[in-house]
Formats: sequence, C-alpha cells, structure tokens
Amino acid sequence: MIILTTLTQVPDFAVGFVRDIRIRWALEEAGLPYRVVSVPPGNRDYRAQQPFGQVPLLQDGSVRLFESGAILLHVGGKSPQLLPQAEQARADAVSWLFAALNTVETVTYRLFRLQRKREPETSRWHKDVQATLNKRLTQLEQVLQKSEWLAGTFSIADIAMADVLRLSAQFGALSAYPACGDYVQRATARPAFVRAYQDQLAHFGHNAAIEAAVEM
Ligand SMILES: N[C@@H](CCC(=O)N[C@@H](CS)C(=O)NCC(=O)O)C(=O)O
Repeated sequence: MIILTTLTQVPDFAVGFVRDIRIRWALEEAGLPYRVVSVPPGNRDYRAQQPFGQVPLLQDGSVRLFESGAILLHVGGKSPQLLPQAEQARADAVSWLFAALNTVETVTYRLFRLQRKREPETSRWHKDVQATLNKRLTQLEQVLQKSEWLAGTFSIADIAMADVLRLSAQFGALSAYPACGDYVQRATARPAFVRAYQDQLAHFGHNAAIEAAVEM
C-alpha cells in the first residue's frame, strides 16, 4: 500500500497548492491506489521521517521518500506512462523535472513570498526576482511554443512544471506568456489533476464546487 503524508491544516491561501498535490496527481495518472495520512504542522516526531518537517512524504511498502521531486521519480519508475523508457526521452523528463524544481520553482517562490509580504514592486529585491522570473518564462515560452509536453509525451516533468507554473498563473505572472498559460491549462484539465485537486481541497475542508465558482 502506498501512503502519502500531508499536513492536517494549512493557511487558506495554500489550499490547492500544497505540494502533496504533485504526488496525488502522479498516483492518479498512474492508476496506483494510495491512502493519505496527515501530520500537524511543526510536529517534532515527524522529523525522524522528514528532517525538515515538510510534506509530502511517501511510504511505499518498505520504502520511504521525501522531496516531491524524489517522490515523482519513484512514482515514474512504477509507471512507463509517466517516465518514458527510451533513453533520451527519459533523460529529457529527468532534466525537466530538475529544471522545474531548481530553475523555475526557486524563482516563483521568491516572487510569491515577496508579494505576500507586500514588498513594494519598486524595491530592488522585487525587481531583481521579477526580472529573473521573466527571463525564465521567456525561455520556457519558446520551448512550449514548439512542444505539447516537455519530454515528448506527458511525464512527471510536466506534473512538476505545470504545478510550479500554476502558482505564477495565480499571481498573474503568465499573462505575457500565452504558451506557458496554455500549457498550464491543458495539464490541469487532465482528469487526474482534477481528482487530485478536489481531493486536496476536500482534505483541507474546502468545497471544490464553491471554489471553482469563486475563481470564475
Ligand atoms: N522542496 C520540498 C518543499 C516541501 C514544502 O515546502 N512543503 C510545504 C508544504 S507545500 C511544507 O511542508 N511546509 C511546512 C514547513 O515547511 O514546515 C518538496 O518539493 O517536497
């Protein structure tokens, strides 16, 4: 049995964006049954399993993993649809998975945090982070104008990248990048994402139907 650990509660703004969604999404795509358990934020005992006290964490039989990228690779290893077998396509998927988490997510999160702290857009930090994100999105835009999915077919790389870009879309950073926006739309229209999203909302006690109506 696969057991996914998430938090018992998060602030309202984080609901729908907790990184367990990447794993729910991958498991739904792969058709692998799983159970979700949760841990209260700041629980000290949990650090024996996840040294930073973060989620997601995955227990798959006797194997335990943390870090969403590592868990995605593990799930990909169990599902040829999510991690291509051909050597170059597999290398592309792994490269893009790391790119999503290292090259893009680090920047989107810095900007997200500055915006949440209401750091003035004219501040040097804000301008610097915004410029770096624009550079990355411009580069990604060129790739996504030519490719439906990053490694040829839909893979764990797209789960990571689309989830990272979803946050940018949320704060309007994709409006000048239509190929990135379309990519997020087609990825999140997949039934597996919709199920994962609704399950996360339900887990945190939010109503998916109401949230969808509010977003429209
Ligand atoms: N790099 C980690 C980041 C994990 C992370 O930041 N998780 C958040 C929830 S989305 C968390 O557990 N926050 C609580 C904390 O940091 O104490 C991953 O991708 O798994």
